[in-house]
Amino acid sequence: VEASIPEQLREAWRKHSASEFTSKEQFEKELVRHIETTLARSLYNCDDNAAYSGTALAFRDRLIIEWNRTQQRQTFNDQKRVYYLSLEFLMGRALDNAMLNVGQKEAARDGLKDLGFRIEDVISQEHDAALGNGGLGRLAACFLDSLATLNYPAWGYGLRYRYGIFKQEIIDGYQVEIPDYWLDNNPWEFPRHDVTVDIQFYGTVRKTQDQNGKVQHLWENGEIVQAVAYDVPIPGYGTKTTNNLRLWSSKASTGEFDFQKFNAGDYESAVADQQRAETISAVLYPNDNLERGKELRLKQQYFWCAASLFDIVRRFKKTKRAWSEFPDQVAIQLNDTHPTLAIVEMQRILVDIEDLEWDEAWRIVTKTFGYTNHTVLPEALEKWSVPLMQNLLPRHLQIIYEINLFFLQYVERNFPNDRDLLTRVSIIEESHPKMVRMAYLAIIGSHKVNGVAELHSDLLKTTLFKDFVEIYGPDRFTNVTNGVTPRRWLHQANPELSALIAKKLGGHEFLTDLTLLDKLEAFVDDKEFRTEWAAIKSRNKVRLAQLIKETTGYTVNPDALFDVQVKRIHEYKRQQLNIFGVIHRYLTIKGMSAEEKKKVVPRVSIFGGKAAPGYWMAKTIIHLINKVADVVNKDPDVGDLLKVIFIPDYNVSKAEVICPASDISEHISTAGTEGSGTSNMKFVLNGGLIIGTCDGANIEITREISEQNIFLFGNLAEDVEELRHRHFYGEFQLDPQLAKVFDAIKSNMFGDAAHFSALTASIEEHGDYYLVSDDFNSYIAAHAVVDQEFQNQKEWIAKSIASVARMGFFSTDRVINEYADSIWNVEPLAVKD
Ligand code: GL5
Repeated sequence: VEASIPEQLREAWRKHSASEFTSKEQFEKELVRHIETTLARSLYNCDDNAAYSGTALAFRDRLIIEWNRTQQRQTFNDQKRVYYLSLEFLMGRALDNAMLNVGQKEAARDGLKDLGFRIEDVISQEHDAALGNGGLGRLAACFLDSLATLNYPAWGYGLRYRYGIFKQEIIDGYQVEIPDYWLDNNPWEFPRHDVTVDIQFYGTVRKTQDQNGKVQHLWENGEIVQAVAYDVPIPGYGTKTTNNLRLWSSKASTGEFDFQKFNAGDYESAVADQQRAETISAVLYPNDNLERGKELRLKQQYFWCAASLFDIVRRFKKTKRAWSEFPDQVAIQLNDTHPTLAIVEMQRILVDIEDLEWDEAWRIVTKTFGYTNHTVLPEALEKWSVPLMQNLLPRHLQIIYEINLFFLQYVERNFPNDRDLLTRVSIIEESHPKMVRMAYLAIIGSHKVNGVAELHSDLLKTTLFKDFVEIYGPDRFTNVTNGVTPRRWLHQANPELSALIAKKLGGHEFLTDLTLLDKLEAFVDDKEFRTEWAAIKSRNKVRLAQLIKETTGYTVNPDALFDVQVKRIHEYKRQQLNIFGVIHRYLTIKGMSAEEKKKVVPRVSIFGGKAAPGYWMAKTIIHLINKVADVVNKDPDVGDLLKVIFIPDYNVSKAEVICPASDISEHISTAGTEGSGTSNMKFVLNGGLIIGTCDGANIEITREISEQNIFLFGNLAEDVEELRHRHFYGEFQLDPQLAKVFDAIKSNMFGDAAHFSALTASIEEHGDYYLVSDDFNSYIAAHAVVDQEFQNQKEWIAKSIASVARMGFFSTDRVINEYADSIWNVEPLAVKD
């Protein structure tokens, strides 16, 4: 390509090619230029918000220069790329991350100061990009950071929602949802009006034959919606690689259809079409670990899969390679079953459009795709009704039936006369209406299926996907334990701790090789180091206390033990267990003499998290937490010994303040229910200890940091089924301490008990599915140990340091390298200076 452009031309381009600022002076020049020209502001009317926009634009210029070079490098190099398909990318803020990743934060800090601004105030102007619900979306964001940092040629593909996850307000103790319109003033996206794809829905399939008598399927008469690409640059840390996150936005197609209506004077209906088309990418579904089967959601999924695949195929076709080479050039990872239609769409492209034979096409498809499962919760497993799919995607349904037919024939050959097996593994569930089981389709269409923590992957193999292990053998199934990016979750969120570690280890190399943290273990007994370590934790707690004051009005004592549970509100995550524990503590303190109270370790119980708007029980839990806070926080009998806080609108930028400030955090899901959890890793990485069940990645965290450094409690996954069975047959006795808590609630101590009766009844009367009562006693006991150990600060800090030292395994750099080696077979593309 390069050779085809005359040298003279190339020279002219090179001469004027954009360059990056590398000093404070140059940064200031760029900043002022953007403020004065791009934003049309001046010295006299530049507030923090304009300073933010100017700074963001200056950094955006830098990113885009490297972004362009990275894309060119990857195109010229023409090696295998990885495509990460995710309906959620929970990115949070971009500016601080960009500053740190390109290594110019100090230049920006000094430059902003010269011009009259505090960098912290500027950074906090940014609106979170909250295109995700929780762990699954944040994992995708951490993956992008690691992919770029490790120089992998990688793209993320997602949807450009106009509304991200809702903003949460707490009014009278209740969650209220406010739409999150985040796109005004977003400098981080580049609209690509030249990159569009027409996406078809509905219509009919006509069967014909070509000249050679080959059967063809023509999908006709549908409705067309246009996908427009918006690109978001993703800078790696300490590298020039800047990858691309491509988000699709929907709009009405500018085809004939519109013109017909326009010509017929049907303006209103043309506008209505426009709005209907835009609805597809309008809103992120706010359910975490729950699928509702809404048609618009299926439309979103197909829209995004079809646009992304068209783009990937277009890029591949430019290389003029044979189709058989597709899997050598392209790896596509499915983040959960949400993008499973991509498998069907790929088969459709190859068979219907590119005219490949079915078997050859299917070989290409299965070699290309990998599928990650994130949960075993039955309510989260996607199934789509056959009639719905028939109507929306008639050709795709045919292809699904065909895939199923070949698959079942294969099973029948290998397991003759096992009709039950065929029924169990069929992609089509024989219910009314019939349903398409997306997880099964994803397994059948992929060469690797992975879970996200060891226990989770084992459970997949022994329960949910057991039959498929029989059919395909164990090699198709693997584990890749999750991680977090240490750039955002240590360096950015906890700059003081990062600096202290760097001072001890002689540099920041641990940020790109987290296993280097193990060298900290040598300093566990270093008194001065321990003192500095503790002081940083204290300052981080003061910072959190300020956030609490600003968001709730409550004043908390930063010397108290900070006990944090922040994550989506869900019965399986058991915030109810936590708040019942808090009530138990409250009642205990109320019953104490003045002498006894002197021995109590003061505690602040901090909660945060959103409930899905339709998830009534989760909303009841939020309500209870807030009502308990109302009572406890103003009870003079208790004073500073106990405070209860619900931080509203928990999001990524608040997590960056919260994670560095915990003494302990809670990861207390019923054993066997949490896929992995990732905030557990963030808290330990920031020197907080954790209390948890033997669930998800808690188990591997324990293995790494040792049992001495974690407070484990509760029943094991292997015992859960038996306990539920017993409850079902009436063998249930409410834990006596929990009974006292329920009595207090029922006495209207926290307001009208009727508000909470569903919650207590789910335990007392309806089988206690999440084993709250079964685990209550050991939970309370574990907290007693926490209190006791917290009093020995020397030991506590030693545990904190030792734990951080052993967290090297939980970097997404390790995770991405595992995917690259064992699933994608892609290599990094080294960057020469
Ligand atoms: C989740 C699981 O529930 C988490 O345990 C897991 O850590 C995460 C990332 O693998 O995926 N699945 C899911 O739908 N959300 C999750 O957090 O939102």
